[in-house]
Amino acid sequence: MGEELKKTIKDMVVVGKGILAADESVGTATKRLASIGVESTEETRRQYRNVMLTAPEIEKYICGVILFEETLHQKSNNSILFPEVLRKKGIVPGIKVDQGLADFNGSAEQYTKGLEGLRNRLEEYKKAGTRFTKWRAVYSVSENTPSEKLIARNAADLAKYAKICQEHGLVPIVEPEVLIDGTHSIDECYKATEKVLKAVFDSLKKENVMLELSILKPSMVISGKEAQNRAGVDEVAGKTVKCLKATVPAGLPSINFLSGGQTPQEATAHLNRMHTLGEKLPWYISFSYARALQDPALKAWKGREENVPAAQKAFLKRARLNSLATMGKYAEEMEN
Ligand code: 5MM
Repeated sequence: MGEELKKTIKDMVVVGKGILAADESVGTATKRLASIGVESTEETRRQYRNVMLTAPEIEKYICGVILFEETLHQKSNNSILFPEVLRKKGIVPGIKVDQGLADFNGSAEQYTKGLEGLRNRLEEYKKAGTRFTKWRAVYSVSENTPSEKLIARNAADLAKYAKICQEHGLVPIVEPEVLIDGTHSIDECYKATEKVLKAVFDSLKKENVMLELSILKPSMVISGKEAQNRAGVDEVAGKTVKCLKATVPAGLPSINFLSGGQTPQEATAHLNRMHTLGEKLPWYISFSYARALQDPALKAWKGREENVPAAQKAFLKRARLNSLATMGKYAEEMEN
């Protein structure tokens, strides 16, 4: 089991590469497709995934893709199962295994469900060729949130999930997302993120999760989307790295950020700046973006076959710029 996990980490922690999150559940995929006026059906969702997953030379920038269950059993336009499309390109296929959000004790907060029946589902996902998993917990920032209770509950469940996945030879991606929605300041985001990450790593330790065989997918420390005087690139990069250094053990191999509603350019610039701060980073720092990699492609595609080359070009552009950002080699002029 250990060897299998080590090989997966080796294939997923590659300088200059990152992870594409293409694990939108049906509800989220439906919203994304609605934004370009396309009806969401099994077939349109397949066509949409096909744009990204068959983009020429995607493997130059992407080493892992998080899939949604439905996509595991769908085929590319060339009739090849998507996990196989990825495997052939040397990209590791992974799978979202949480089952979304549910009310938390009647409060305004939500916890993530999915532990029930997880072992059985993992057996199936492995048979379908996946080698890693992802579980996302969310926290909002306000005067009373995130609450201690939610922080403890999510930390415990993330650790149980990670442990079970490792027992099945699957590398767990642990995703605690402090949401960007709201008017909170960057310092309030820092406080919430620090508390959340501390609790997550305490729980992972308690469950004896092998940190060296796990990946963290956090949000950046950033001002709320509706905040006044939002922090700039230097402050976001500096405070994010400071917060991670204060909470994330050095034994973890890789931190792959989510984009969380940042614009594609912001997500790239922030990642790039973390690599040019001149600080020694004990882990590899990269991306695991969904929206920040896909949005320009979605807009270019508009659900039309004739737009596929333009959509793939837009997707590859973001993938390439983020790849450069993982090496601190991105510059704003490259956007033009
Ligand atoms: C693709 O979005 C994923 C969540 O989808 P559901 O809400 O439908 O379950 C999400 O887990 C995603 O992997 C990460 O949050 C990263 O996405 P962003 O858009 O924040 O980079």
